[in-house]
Amino acid sequence: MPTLDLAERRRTDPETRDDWTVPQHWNRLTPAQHGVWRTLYQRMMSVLPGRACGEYLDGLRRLPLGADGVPDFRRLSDALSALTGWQVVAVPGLVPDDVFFEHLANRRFPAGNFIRSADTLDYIEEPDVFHDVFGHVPMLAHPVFADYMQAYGQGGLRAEGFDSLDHLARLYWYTVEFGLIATPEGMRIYGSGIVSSRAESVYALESPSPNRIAFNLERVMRTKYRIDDFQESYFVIPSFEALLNETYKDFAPLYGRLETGPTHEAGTLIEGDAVLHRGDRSYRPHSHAASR
Ligand code: HBI
Ligand code: FE
Repeated sequence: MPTLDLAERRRTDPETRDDWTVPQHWNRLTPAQHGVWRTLYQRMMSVLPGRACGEYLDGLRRLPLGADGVPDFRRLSDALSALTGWQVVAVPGLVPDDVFFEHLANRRFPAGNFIRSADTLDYIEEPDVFHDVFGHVPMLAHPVFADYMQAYGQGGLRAEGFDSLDHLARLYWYTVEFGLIATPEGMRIYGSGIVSSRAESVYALESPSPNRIAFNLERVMRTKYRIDDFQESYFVIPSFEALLNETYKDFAPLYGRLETGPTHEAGTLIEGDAVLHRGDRSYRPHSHAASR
């Protein structure tokens, strides 16, 4: 008899509400689960200073993100909503795209209500509470990034009529999940998939292997990504304001262009790419020949 996997069991839990949220039941977390959070937290703090951008580190400092264990979402949401109006809600795991977008469009960040086990600290099949909360929530304390995430949710709801979700998902992947930013001090990480992974935090900035390419919206939307290994290319934004400005534009003409033309493999460089290096400081946004 096939056994339901863990995620499926959670989804069919009678406590799951229509919007896929569940009660966090913070008081039911075990000392071992809080211990896993603490271990992950300490491991990240040994690599993030000097690598994570100032906005991320500020968010981490200003929110009750728990050096001592899994945060209580109620306390966390109170602090976060006072800063930017965002809340953190618990969900059983990955939720359908439309549900995910609806939450973001309403300034609610859905966080997986489970944590990896102590013997698989570096591997998760689905985003758990450490990735979702430690990785994503600090940036939501930044007003511009907070608006970007909401705009992404709204864009997702609009894209459903367009058949363009794959393109939009690539934007999310290469910014929210795996984005780099050029700062006056040099290149820094802000993507949640990087800042919640000790090994990728080092690799993304220091490995000679991946491409680090100046952000260009159409280029990003044409680029496949890897979900099973470190990224082969990262895209570097000049500022969060510049990123938000790009996404406030009407994507309809862009989606039209994307119906034809090339799709790029994750690791390939193309003509027009501006390749950046770790020591590079802030750069001026410039436009690609291809996206005029
Ligand atoms: N659900 N809980 C959760 N977390 C995500 O990051 C998430 C999701 N559902 C869909 C989704 N991400 C992506 O496929 C969209 O960005 C396209
Ligand atoms: Fe994520």
